[in-house]
Amino acid sequence: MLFFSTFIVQGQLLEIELRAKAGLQFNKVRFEAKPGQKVVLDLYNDDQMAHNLVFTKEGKRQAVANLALTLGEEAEAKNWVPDTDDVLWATPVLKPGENHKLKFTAPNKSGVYPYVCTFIGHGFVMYGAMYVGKDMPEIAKDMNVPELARTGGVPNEEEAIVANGALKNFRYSVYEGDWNKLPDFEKLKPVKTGEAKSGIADTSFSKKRDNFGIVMEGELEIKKKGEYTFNLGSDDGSRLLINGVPVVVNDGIHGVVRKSGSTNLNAGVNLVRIEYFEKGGGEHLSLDMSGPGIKKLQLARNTAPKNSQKNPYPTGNPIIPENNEAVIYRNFIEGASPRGIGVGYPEKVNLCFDANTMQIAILWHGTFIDGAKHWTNRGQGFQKPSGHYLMNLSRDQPFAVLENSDSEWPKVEGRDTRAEKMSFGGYRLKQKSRHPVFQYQIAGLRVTDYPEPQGGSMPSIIRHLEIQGNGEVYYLAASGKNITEKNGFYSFSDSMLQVGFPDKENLKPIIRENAGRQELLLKIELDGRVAFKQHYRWNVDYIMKNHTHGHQK
Ligand SMILES: [Cu+2]
Repeated sequence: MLFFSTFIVQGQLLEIELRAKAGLQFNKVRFEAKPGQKVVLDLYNDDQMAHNLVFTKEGKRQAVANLALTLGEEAEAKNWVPDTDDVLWATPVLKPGENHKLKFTAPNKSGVYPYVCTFIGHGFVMYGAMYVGKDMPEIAKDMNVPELARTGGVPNEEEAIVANGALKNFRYSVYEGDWNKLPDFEKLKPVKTGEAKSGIADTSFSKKRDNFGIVMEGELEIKKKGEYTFNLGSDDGSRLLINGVPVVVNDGIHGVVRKSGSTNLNAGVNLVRIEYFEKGGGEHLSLDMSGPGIKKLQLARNTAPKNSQKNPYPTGNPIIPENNEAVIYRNFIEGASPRGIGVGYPEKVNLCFDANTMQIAILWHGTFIDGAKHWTNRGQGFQKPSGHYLMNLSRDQPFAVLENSDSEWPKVEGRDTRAEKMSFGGYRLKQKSRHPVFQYQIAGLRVTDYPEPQGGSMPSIIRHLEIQGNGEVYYLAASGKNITEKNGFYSFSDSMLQVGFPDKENLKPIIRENAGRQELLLKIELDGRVAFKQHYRWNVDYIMKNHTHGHQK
């Protein structure tokens, strides 16, 4: 199959725009390059959390991503890039709203070269592939892209490839003026003219971001006679002319509107002219074409700084742990009772403690929470956790006195159900870290419950429990389907959760079948005071197998 290769002379620059999106995704999961071709990859971070991009040798994506997990405290300083020959090129870690140009020369050896975000455990799901001198398979069969892209679960922009040099003798003129539709540019005097080696139309030719117009012209070499289709998107108006004849007219003042048109072209050089104007507000220009031998070729883009970049957090009011302190969010959180207490830790792990049942109800990685509802719509609706690798745990009360070891665990029927015989005593904040330590009474016990974040490449939580009382009491560590144990960690077939008990000398976990699920219990004989720990971590095997991003709903 022929793609746009007809347009690229070997050695010519290939410019690729790649964007990191929310939900651990790149907007393009694959692209093509020629062996030995010079590449400029422009990585933009449109997400609310940090990302990087690392190219690896063939077949080394997982090895490199796994190695990044072992960086420990060096991770930040090394931009999450492990020291290994398997890494070809890498960007720094980009904060929200940042961008970085990565320049490299594609390998001379044909092959599939993976790229992956190695930041804080993203490598399991956030990746793609550069095809060098090799045709891409059908995306549904491409094992080099994430499962979600294969199944069409995420919008795939891979075909919108920027092929530099598509338009030859490319030149532009910039105009200034306040118009409501495209002016007759021939009657106006440009404020600036120039040539662009990039061969691609770009709104950034104008220094002004409002009240300007651009005319861009270039020569498009067509190899095969036939019908070609052009998709022109713009905010505000635009018009495409081929050999002086309008093919797409998308005029007027509007947000992003896409229109398409087709025309028959003869083999040889055809003159492409794009007229564009922007009055105020957002700006956008995109143009791609397809036809005989061309699957999709991008002819325009906008690399001008967007207004939204003043605020890199476009979704609202994200609450961010700062100064190495935990932050607490006490509004309604989706997945917990109205008495959920959200805690965001600087280690990029977050939890929601449910003060109705005294249980850790939700755990997630990355961005903590968006306070938009809190600020704009107080008390209305539940705020979703913002990050990824989200786990909704069972909200059952953690401690109970059971008649015998077969007795059913006290049920939590609904959101508002409270644990039996419990009273919440609030929380105190540790000095410096401001980590909350929860205190409550339950089943005749006095409990101090301290979740401690564990930093690193795959952050986790260690829950320190200290209980006072007398008699026999059970602790429900977790529940789910098919609990299995390996190296002291318990996994579930239906969840990313993995739990362990760091000081397990005196703890003998019981796995029991009850009420249609498996429960992981500890039986505790109390005579005064007992302390133990539970480790909550993410099951990497589960994440890889299920390619889950943790946004289940
Ligand atoms: Cu990432």
